[in-house]
Amino acid sequence: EKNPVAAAAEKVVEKVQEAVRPGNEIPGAPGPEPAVIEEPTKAREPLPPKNDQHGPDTYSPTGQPTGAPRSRMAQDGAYLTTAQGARLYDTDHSLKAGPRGPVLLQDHHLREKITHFDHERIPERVVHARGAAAHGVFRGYGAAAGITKAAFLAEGVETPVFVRFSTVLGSRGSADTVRDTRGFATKFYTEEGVFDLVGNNIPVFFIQDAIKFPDVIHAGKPHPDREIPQAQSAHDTFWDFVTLHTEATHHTLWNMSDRGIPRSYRMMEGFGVHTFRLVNSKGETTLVKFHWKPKLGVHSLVWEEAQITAGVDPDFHRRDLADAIESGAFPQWELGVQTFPDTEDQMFAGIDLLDPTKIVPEELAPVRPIGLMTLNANPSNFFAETEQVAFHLGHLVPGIDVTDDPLLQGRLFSYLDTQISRLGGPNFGQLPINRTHAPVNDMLRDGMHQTAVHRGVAPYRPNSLDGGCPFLAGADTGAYIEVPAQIPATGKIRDAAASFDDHFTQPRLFWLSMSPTEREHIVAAYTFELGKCWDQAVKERALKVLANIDTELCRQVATGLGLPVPEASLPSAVVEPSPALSQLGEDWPVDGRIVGIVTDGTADLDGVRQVRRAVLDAGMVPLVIAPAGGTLGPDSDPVTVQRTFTTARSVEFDALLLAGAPAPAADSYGARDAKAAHGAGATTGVDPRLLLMVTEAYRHGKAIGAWRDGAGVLEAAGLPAGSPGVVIGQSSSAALDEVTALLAGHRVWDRFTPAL
Ligand code: HDE
Repeated sequence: EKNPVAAAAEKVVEKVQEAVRPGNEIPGAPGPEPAVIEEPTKAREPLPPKNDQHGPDTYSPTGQPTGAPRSRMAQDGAYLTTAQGARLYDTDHSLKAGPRGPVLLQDHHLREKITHFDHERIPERVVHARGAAAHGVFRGYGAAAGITKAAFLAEGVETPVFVRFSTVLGSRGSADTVRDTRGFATKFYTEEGVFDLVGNNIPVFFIQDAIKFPDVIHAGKPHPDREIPQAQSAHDTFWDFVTLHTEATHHTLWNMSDRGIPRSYRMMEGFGVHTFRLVNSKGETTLVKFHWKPKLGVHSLVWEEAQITAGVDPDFHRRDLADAIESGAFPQWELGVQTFPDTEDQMFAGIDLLDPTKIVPEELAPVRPIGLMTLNANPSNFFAETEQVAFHLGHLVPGIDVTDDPLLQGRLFSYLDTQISRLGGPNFGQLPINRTHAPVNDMLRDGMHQTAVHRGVAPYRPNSLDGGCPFLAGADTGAYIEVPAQIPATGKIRDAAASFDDHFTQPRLFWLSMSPTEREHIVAAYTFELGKCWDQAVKERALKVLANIDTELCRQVATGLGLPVPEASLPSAVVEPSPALSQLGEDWPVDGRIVGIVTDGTADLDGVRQVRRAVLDAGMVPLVIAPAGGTLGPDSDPVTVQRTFTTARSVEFDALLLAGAPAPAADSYGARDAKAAHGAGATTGVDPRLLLMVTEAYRHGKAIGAWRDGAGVLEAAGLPAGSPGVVIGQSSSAALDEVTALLAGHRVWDRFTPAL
């Protein structure tokens, strides 16, 4: 009998021999680069980076790669190596004293592999941890040329961008469709350096001074004892804070409106929130607020839909963005500015431009478009790009400057500070996604994760050893020069301007600008959130806050909570509503909308084929839904089933088309449970899962079309022809035409019967 140690050793020897046997190389694999060893006294360049250490691929506006081709393969070398480049013969077994013996400390490969893995995660962002991002291009219209010298805003200039959308409160793994503000952060890689516009989808903020940020976030995050609830504002600490600190009232109202539950990142507005100062080549200044206007319009989910989606598809927004870009439906936004004269008091129409809890209604200061952004490429590695990207309001280019908004000023400190801990040191600017596209010649040296091998001996100024280099730029050579704005002559003070004390005029303006349906959604949101609070005093205080916004809003929420209606403590402000704030009442492009086509394979398959094609031609996405997977129809001309009754849920679709009335398949998985749970539905002869899909889509205001047998489903679901937004066409194309027209309005608003 063989000694087991000797047998194991023999196996190792065999493996090594196998690996190194001549002719066992992977054909065409590149050999190692011959290393050039230079005199140690000479300054030496490091070896070129590994292929996957190059910067992220860049894309032209049409999505064509402009740099190296993007590899779909994780590996590009012939042999697996250690991080030090030593080739490996086995990565499946640790080095042991015999096949059943203890693992040896000597196994460097094991330790390197596990140690690296142990440190793969970095701290998530303290806020905005959950996000999704995309690459794109920004094209200046030149319309801002008179007010800013920023080169990337000049006519026709194209600038690569990287945009990260996010929720604020939830952890990295939380659901996308929660009720929350969304981040909308854009990095412009301009020729004059990086410009970051770090905005949100809501134009106001909870607080007026950065010193309150830890307070509002501690209140919004899960309770520290049990760490629940995740990614929610529907809990006591949030409502405790925002009702005591009433400058949060305006932002809270926006969160309770449909803006808190966007349909898609592609259908959100973005706002710079603060007022910025632009400066032109003559040194003249203009105050501006930045706006991103989505080409697809601003659209939201309905609350029940958002809640179901959080369970059915927690990655809903992330998937939606990536799928749209992958399919060539590139989302677009126009960048616009509201402009205001740079007066001494920095007020406009009685609104304090330095107060980030205030908007300037578009009716008073129209948003002028100054450029177009198109997102045309998905990141190739989530960690390297979406996770490691680091934005900062202080990343400015000549022509754009900040103002004294105290929230903005505090942010200028916070972002750099947080990134040092999140990205492990001060050199995160060298990470590929953060690298500027402008030449860098700084004197920053060393630090954690330094990847540059700086040469020379004089990283200081003045010097004579480098011939006095580098030189300083001036206004005529593109230096970034701060606008010499006046600082009011007062003493040091911990206080705010008196104009910051008005916390209710603008919430009332927002409320009165909403359509009746939007108001009802707001009432429902407050009733839900406060209904989830436990502390009676918090609920009562919240009602007092609402009373100061609007009596009717307060009355309706109080009724829902079963609490008495308090009196307002302040006189109601007289305000002029701003129709631009409402999301309803217009028609928008339907690009990228998802249309579910329900069929069982027996009903008018030709109609299904035609309508699928027509949906595609209209720039939308058709998904065929049938009782089971596979294909329908003859093998010569099959229709592929993309969703089954078990995998589909109504929330995935913007509209439904019904081609057939599939009967319950009693023996299929899911049908039995559904039948048991929907006893009534089961008697109609239509699969109960389909009935659920149709009634849910109806409840969520979605267009539903049917033709031929499909009409039977509507009848079984109790939705006769003539119900709002329910159409029965003579043919599949007739049904689609009507559904498309309804989709342009986003939802069938007539189904919501507001009491307000
Ligand atoms: Fe942020 N915010 N913030 N914020 N913020 C961060 O920076 C902070 C504020 C916004 O996709 C953090 O790198 C303070 C307003 C976005 O990577 C942190 C204050 C607006 C993102 C931070 C604010 C924003 C952040 C966390 C009050 C809209 C995500 C991780 C003074 C105009 C960016 C990080 C991304 C991220 C601090 C208020 C937008 C901690 C102190 C107002 C979109 O630095």
